[in-house]
Amino acid sequence: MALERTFSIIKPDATERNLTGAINAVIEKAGLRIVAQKRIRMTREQAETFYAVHKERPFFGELVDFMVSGPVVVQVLEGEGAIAKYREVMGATNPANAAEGTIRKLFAKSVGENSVHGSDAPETAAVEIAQFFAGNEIVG
Ligand code: RTP
Ligand code: MG
Repeated sequence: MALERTFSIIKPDATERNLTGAINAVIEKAGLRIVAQKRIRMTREQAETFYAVHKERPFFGELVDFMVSGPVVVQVLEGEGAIAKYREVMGATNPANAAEGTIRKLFAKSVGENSVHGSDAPETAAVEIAQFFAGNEIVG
């Protein structure tokens, strides 16, 4: 399996509860390396662009409001099969369906306030990383 990079967000419900370190510990224990990281306040425009794929969905407005409601930590994670591996480590979108030991099972509050984002494919990972990081901010 190839060395891959994926894009991660620690969402406002998690930063609000001071869970950045606890989530990073789960990420690192799973063998993923945090090769870029910064804490930002997302603008509404950034959040709308980031989740544009969901713009026709009924929860879109609520999702954008949530993503700009507090600080987030954006990250690039690197590892063997990092994209699929991080989706596994995150757990199901709805924490009620998430497996034991996953980030969402451990920390998520609800299907909306679910603590983390992770890219779902190589194409989206590349686009998402480029939205938030310059090449020289990623140190593998
Ligand atoms: P993400 O994109 O954030 O990594 O999450 P995901 O792939 O597991 O889920 P996705 O279907 O892409 O949904 C994106 C985010 O929208 C919010 N959501 N709310 N209220 C709802 O029914 C609902 N459904 C989705 C969640 O924050 C989800 O992570
Ligand atoms: Mg998604």
